[in-house]
Amino acid sequence: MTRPRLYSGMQPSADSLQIGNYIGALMQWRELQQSYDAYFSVVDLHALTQPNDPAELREKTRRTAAQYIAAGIEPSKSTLYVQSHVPQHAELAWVLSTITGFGEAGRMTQFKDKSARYGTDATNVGLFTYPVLMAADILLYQTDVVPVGDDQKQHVELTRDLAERFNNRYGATFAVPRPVIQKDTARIFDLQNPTAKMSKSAESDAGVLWMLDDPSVSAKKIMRAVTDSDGSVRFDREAKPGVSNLLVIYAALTGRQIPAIEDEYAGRGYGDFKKGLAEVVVGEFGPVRDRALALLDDRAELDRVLAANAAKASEVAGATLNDVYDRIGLLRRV
Ligand code: ATP
Ligand code: LTN
Repeated sequence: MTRPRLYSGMQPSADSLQIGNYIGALMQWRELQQSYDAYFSVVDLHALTQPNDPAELREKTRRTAAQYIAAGIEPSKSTLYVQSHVPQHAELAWVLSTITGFGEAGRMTQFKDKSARYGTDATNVGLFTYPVLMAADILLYQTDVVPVGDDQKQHVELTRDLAERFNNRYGATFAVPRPVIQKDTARIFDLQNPTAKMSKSAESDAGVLWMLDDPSVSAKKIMRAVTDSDGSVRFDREAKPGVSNLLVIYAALTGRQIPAIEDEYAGRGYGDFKKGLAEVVVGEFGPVRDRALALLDDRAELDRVLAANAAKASEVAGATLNDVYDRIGLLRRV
């Protein structure tokens, strides 16, 4: 029996992923790859919507791929590749842009937020068409499910609308994908500002736990994490966002329930709790970091793995794009 298909990706927007990416995305991807025919890309074309130094972008792309593998995405089981290695993404994005309404794209909240923040003159057209490229990523592979964070749900809804619109106009061409929204309990906040999401592009580094941080640095950041003056290790998102966030990280990495962790630390101070969490974090990410660095030590081999996976992805993407070109009436080159 063929397994249903799954697609997801992340932007190579930093040298290291942060543990929110790990807990909110990679841990779930790792699990889902067992039961789905999974495609995971490093979306370097999407990353071009932000200013980048060329050499750094190349490095971040390799590093992101290495961290997928180090976190347990198996390139022999899943198709793990770099978006720009498969030219059909940009090609289908162009076609889809011609069936996307200007107003429709303008209603995407991520674009609205960014253009409001930076002003329309400082906002490039790529940011505006970003969701169309994301739709192309998903639709090229006849994807059934797309695991994403809540912030990307609207983009997957747009993808569904575009797939249905195309299918209605030209006949059944695309599978209509369904978003699988990551659990709210997997949402990780900044250690210094525990009401803001932990993010690769955070302004300050002190509240971000990087997957590739030296273990002693991660431990220090945890010991300095913002808490409160109440003193009890108890989950209460409203009143105790800092402690609650640390509890969520603890529970996610150990697979334990939050009440059991609260019980273990009842009557003990935040210092003990943070020490316990630092051990958990170092225990989890020490080996992940070692694996990622080992993969990055042999770039030729990593590049070969990515090339082989891109070739596999290209076959599927090429078949979909040829079908699309035929249906919309582009003359085939003989
Ligand atoms: P950027 O700052 O470049 O936007 P980011 O770190 O916020 O990056 P994305 O690249 O937007 O992360 O997201 C990649 C994946 O990681 C998505 O599936 C997203 O839902 C998940 N993710 C990102 N940050 C967190 C977080 N703090 N908690 C849980 N999941 C997260
Ligand atoms: N926009 C997404 C990254 C992304 C993606 C995709 C996710 C690009 N293409 C296709 C799922 C499917 C983000 O910023 N997290």
